[in-house]
Amino acid sequence: MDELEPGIDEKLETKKQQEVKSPPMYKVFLLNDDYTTMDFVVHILENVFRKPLVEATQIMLHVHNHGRGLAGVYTHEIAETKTNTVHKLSHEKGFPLKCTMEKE
Ligand code: TYC
Repeated sequence: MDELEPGIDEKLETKKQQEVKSPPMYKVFLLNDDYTTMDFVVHILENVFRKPLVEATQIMLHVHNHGRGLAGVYTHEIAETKTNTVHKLSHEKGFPLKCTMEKE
């Protein structure tokens, strides 16, 4: 057999490695603005990003003081859904709160 051609075992090994490869992950950041209330940002972090109150408050204050902060890390579809949910809920309340997605 041609030594450069992978045999059945090598092909299976390659396939196994592909099967366990994890999907690309995306960071979702909340952005600061001058109009969204602190209470609403904490509400978003608790209800959309499932953060406990103390952590939600810490993240909100980090965003307020530094301009942006990490809300969570998700697969593309989940990150996109959470981003859309934040923009929809904010718009409904008349707030300009925005978030961004960034590939890890
Ligand atoms: N800067 C806002 C204020 O002073 C609070 C705020 C925090 C807004 C985090 C957005 O992502 C944000 N009311």
